[in-house]
Amino acid sequence: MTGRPRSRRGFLGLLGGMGVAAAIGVELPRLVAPSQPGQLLRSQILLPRPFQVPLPIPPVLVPRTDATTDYYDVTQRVATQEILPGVPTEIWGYEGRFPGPTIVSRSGRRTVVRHRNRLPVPTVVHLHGGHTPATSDGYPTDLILPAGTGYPTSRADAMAADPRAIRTHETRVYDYPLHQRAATLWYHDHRMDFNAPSIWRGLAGFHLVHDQEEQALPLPDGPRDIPLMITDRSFAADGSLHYPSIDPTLRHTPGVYDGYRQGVLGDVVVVNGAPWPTLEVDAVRYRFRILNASNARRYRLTLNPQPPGGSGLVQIGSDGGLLQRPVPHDAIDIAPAERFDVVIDFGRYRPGDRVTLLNLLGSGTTRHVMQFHVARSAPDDSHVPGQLARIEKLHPAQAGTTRDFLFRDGGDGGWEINGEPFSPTRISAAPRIDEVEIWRFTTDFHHPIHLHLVQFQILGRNDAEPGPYDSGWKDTIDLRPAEQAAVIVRFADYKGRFVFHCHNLEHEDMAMMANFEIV
Ligand SMILES: [Cu+2]
Repeated sequence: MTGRPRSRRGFLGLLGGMGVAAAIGVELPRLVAPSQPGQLLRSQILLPRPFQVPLPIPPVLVPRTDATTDYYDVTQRVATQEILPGVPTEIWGYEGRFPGPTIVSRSGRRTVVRHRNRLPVPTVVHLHGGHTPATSDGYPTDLILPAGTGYPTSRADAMAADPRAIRTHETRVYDYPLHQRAATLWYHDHRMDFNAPSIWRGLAGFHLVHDQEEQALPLPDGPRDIPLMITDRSFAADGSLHYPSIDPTLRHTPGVYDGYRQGVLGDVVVVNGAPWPTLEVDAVRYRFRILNASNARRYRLTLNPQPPGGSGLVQIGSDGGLLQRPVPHDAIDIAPAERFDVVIDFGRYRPGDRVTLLNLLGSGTTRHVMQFHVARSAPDDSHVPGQLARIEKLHPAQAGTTRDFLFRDGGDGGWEINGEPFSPTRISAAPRIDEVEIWRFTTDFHHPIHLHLVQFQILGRNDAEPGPYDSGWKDTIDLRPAEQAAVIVRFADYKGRFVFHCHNLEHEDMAMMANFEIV
């Protein structure tokens, strides 16, 4: 990702050189936003001290297999889980767990997941980061309706009127070809208008893809390859998950109370379903697949103390899999839906050390994420090679089309893309199959922008080079207030209608989503 010619600046100059503030039509002072996009919702229950609970590792689902395919069955249901020690909390979970069980696939081997909806509302499953045909991508109106006839006609139902929607009753089979690189994917709910509260209640899990290129590397693996799903949550006095839904049944009226429309921030950091957990580690290298599955919260992760010499977080992968070369960081900014694959070498610490994963963007209870206890020295035959993977670099000259998208507050409680709230029937872009395009995004506020189906490369930000966290293939780009960025992307393999949207889940539910149709 080096040696990019300066002539690329021409591609980034936006809207004829107007400033961002003029482009988005708001006064500059309004653009001075805090680093946290949202409103803190305080828990009403006494919170535990951090670092009292061991880190849970979500179980890996076992498939039925044949020569070409792995088959899974997942039931979505209400369950009770002890998230805070000694406090039962009702969750909505895949297999009744939060996070859901991990699915592990091999690149190019078909994976078929049959989801059964035993929840009281419709659901949709999206494999985030998956290169998936439209019929299995989890379009927001392709509902799995719950059992029974009692599901009401509602405002949300009317809003979702979509002649192309494919609704099923109680079950749906999602078919994933997985012709894609090894990467850390995740699956989560994607129902139009009610995504944020459904994921808050627990509908999220990991789906890992492995391939030969990755497996040939001497990276930490097995029990030293650990997924970390970082979320923030709040708890009501009775131990239930606290969320400011206008309609807590999640059946009729979407949205949150006024003060929370910028995003809901919890005061408990929950990793793999446990509050501020602790993990006992050997003094060796570990690989952590870090996912920010929070609704709105951004984190700046760092180790405290840093190992001698610093750069304790060695990034080896991003949303779309391994980087070309490792990138060492003192701290990593991670926005909702982003993944950072990092190696931490606890051999740089001494046995007995306690190392905290801090969130420098947090304060009070959200300052801490989790803690590692370096228990003992141990043999370690892993290492991080200087060359990790081959990445085909896309060049602006390959792009036939450039499109501009403005993500901004639409007033009236909604969020907009290019002045429009989400409608299933409006197609905002129609890329031709297998063609390369440049998409330029401009924002008024923090918006982590996610494209379904594809992985892209970031060409630059604000007429300058990409940022320190922009390496490799990405499916989600963290844009800050009054920022502009350009990404380059190939719309390969599958025709059909897909969405792109802000992954601040409150913004997404309040219509910051649009369609592209590959033709
Ligand atoms: Cu947003």
